[in-house]
Amino acid sequence: DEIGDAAKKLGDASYSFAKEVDWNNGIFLQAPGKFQPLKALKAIDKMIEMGAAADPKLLKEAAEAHHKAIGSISGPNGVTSRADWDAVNAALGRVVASVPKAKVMAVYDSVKDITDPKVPAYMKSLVNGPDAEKAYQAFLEFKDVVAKNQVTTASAPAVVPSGDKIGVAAKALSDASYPFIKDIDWLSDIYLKPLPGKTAPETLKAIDKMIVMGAKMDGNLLKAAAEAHHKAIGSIDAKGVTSAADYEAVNAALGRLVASVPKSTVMDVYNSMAGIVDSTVTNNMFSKVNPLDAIAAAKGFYTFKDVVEASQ
Ligand code: DGD
Ligand code: CLA
Ligand code: PID
Ligand code: PID
Ligand code: PID
Ligand code: PID
Ligand code: PID
Repeated sequence: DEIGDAAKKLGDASYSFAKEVDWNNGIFLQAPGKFQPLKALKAIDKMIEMGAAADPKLLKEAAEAHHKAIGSISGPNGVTSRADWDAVNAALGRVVASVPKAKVMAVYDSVKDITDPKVPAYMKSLVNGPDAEKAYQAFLEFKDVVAKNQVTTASAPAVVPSGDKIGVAAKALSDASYPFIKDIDWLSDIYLKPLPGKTAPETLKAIDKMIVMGAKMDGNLLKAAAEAHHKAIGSIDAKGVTSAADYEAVNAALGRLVASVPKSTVMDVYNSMAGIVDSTVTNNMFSKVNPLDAIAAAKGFYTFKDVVEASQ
C-alpha cells in the first residue's frame, strides 16, 4: 500500500537518527516539563480517544509490529532492525490514517500543552543534528501520504456487553474496593519513578508481554475498555478520583478484556511484572493507604478473578 511504500522512504531518511537515539535513556520516563498530572491526564485522555476511534485490526497489527521490533533490538542504544523500524512506522501510519485528522491533532495539541518548548532542541542536542533534520523532513512527507489515505469519520463505537457474570462480579469488586481507590494519591509523581534497581531492557521485557497480551485481546472489548476509561476521566474530582459508577464500568470492561485472552498470556504479564517489581514497591504503596481498605480491595480482587477465569 501507499503508506507501506512511504514508510520505506521514511526509513531511508530516519534510520540513522533512530540508531543515534539512546532508547534506554531514563529521561523518557520523566514529564516533558513541569509535572502537571491533571493536564497530563488530559493528554492521555486524548490518546485514549484516538485509540478508541482507531481500527481495532490495525491497532492489533501495530502491537504485533512492536513485538517483532523488540525481538530484533541490538546494540547499546537498543535500536530495532531497519526492516522492523520501517514496519513499525508503516503500522503506526495506518493507525493514524484510520482516525479523523482532528483526533490526531487533539493529541498533538494536548501533549504540546505539557511539553516545555526547550525539549525538542534538547533532544536534538543528544543526536547528530543534521540526521534529526533529515528525519523530520521525511516525516513531513510521510504525513502527507497518511493524510491522503485518512478517513474522515471515526469507526463505530464498541458494543458493550450487559447482563453477563463479569458485570455482576464487577459491582461486588467495585463496592469492596472504592474506599481503597479514594485513599490512593492519584496526583503523586511517584508513578513516574524508575523501578528500584531495574534497567530499561529489563523493564522492556515486561512491556513486551503486555504488548503480546494486547495483540491477542478482542478488538471490540479493547475499544469498550478505552471508552470506559474516557468516560471515567470525565467524572474525576479534584483529587483525580472517578465516580463509583464509572469505576465499576472500568472494572467490568477490564475483566471482560482479560477473559478474552488465554490464562497463560495473562500469567506471562504477571510473572514478568513480578520479576521487576519487588516487595519494597508494593509495601510502600500499602503504607500510604488505610490497610483495612487495601485488604478489603484485595479480597474483592481475588474473588473477582475466579469469575473472570470461569469465562476465559
Ligand atoms: C501488588 C500489585 C500492584 C503493584 C503496583 C506497582 C506496579 C508497577 C508497575 C510498573 C510498570 C512499569 C511499566 C508501566 C508503563 C511505562 C510506560 C513507559 O501490589 C504480588 C507479587 C508481585 C507484585 C508485582 C506484580 C504486579 C503485577 C500486576 C499486573 C501488571 C499490571 C500492569 C501494570 C502496568 C500498566 C498497566 C497498563 O502479587 O500486588 C500485591 C501482591 O503482590 C501481594 O502478594 C499476594 C500474593 O501474590 C498472593 O499469593 C496472596 O498471598 C496475597 O492474599 C495475599 O498476596 C491473602 C489471601 O490469600 C486473599 O484471599 C486475601 O484475603 C488477601 O490476603 C487480603 O489481604
Ligand atoms: Mg490502567 C492496570 C492506572 C488507563 C488497561 N492501571 C492499572 C494499574 C494502575 C492503572 C492503577 C497498574 C498498577 C497496579 O496494578 O496497581 N490506567 C491507570 C491510569 C490510567 C489508565 C492512571 C489513565 C487514564 N488502563 C488504562 C487504559 C487501559 C488500561 C486506557 C486500556 C483500556 N490498566 C489496564 C489493564 C490493567 C491496568 C488491563 C491491569 O491489569 C492493571 C491493574 O489494575 O492490575 C491489578 C494496583 C491496582 C489498582 C490500584 C487499581 C485496581 C484495584 C483492584 C481492582 C483492587 C485492588 C487489589 C489490590 C489491593 C492490589 C492489586 C493486587 C495485584 C496482585 C492484582
Ligand atoms: C503544525 C504547524 C504547521 C505544519 C505542520 C504541523 C504539525 C502537526 C503535527 C506534528 C501533528 C502531529 C501529530 C502527532 C500525533 C501523535 C499521536 C499519538 C497518539 C498515541 C496514542 C497512544 C495510545 C494508545 C494505544 C491504543 C489504546 C489507547 C492508548 C485502545 C483501544 C504544528 C507540520 C502540519 C505526532 C493513540 C495506541 C495503545 C492510549 O501543524 O504549519 O508534527 O505531529 O493506550 O487504544 O486500547
Ligand atoms: C499531521 C498533520 C495533519 C495530518 C495528519 C498528521 C500525521 C500524524 C502522524 C503520522 C503521526 C505519525 C506517527 C508515527 C510515529 C512513528 C513512531 C515510530 C516509533 C518506532 C519505535 C521503534 C522501536 C523500538 C522498540 C522499542 C525499543 C526502541 C526501538 C528500547 C528501550 C502531522 C495525517 C493527521 C509514524 C519506537 C519498539 C523495539 C527503537 O498529523 O495535518 O503521519 O505518523 O528499538 O525500546 O530499547
Ligand atoms: C498467585 C499465587 C496463587 C494465588 C493466585 C496468584 C495470583 C496471580 C495473579 C495476580 C495474576 C495476576 C494478573 C494480572 C494481570 C494484569 C495484566 C495487565 C495487562 C496490561 C496490558 C496493557 C496494555 C496495552 C493495552 C492494549 C494495547 C497494548 C498495550 C493494542 C492492540 C501469585 C491469586 C492465583 C494482574 C495488556 C491494554 C492499551 C501494551 O497466583 O497461590 O494476582 O494478578 O498498550 O494493545 O493496542
Ligand atoms: C489471575 C489468576 C489466574 C486467572 C486469571 C487472573 C485474573 C487477572 C485479572 C482480572 C486482572 C484483572 C485486572 C483488573 C484491573 C482493574 C483496574 C482498575 C482500574 C481503575 C482505575 C480507575 C480510574 C481512574 C481514572 C484515572 C485517574 C484515577 C481514577 C488520575 C491521574 C489473577 C483470570 C488469568 C480488573 C484506574 C481512569 C479516571 C481512579 O490472573 O489464575 O481478573 O482482572 O480516577 O487517574 O487521576
Ligand atoms: C500487600 C500485602 C498483601 C496484601 C495487599 C498488599 C498491598 C498492595 C498494594 C497497595 C498495592 C498497591 C498499589 C497501588 C497502585 C497505584 C497505581 C497508580 C498509578 C497512577 C498513575 C497516574 C498517573 C499519571 C498520569 C500521566 C502522567 C504521570 C502521572 C506525565 C508525563 C503489600 C493488600 C494485597 C496503590 C500511573 C496518567 C496523569 C503519574 O500487597 O498481603 O496497597 O496499593 O501523573 O504523565 O506527567
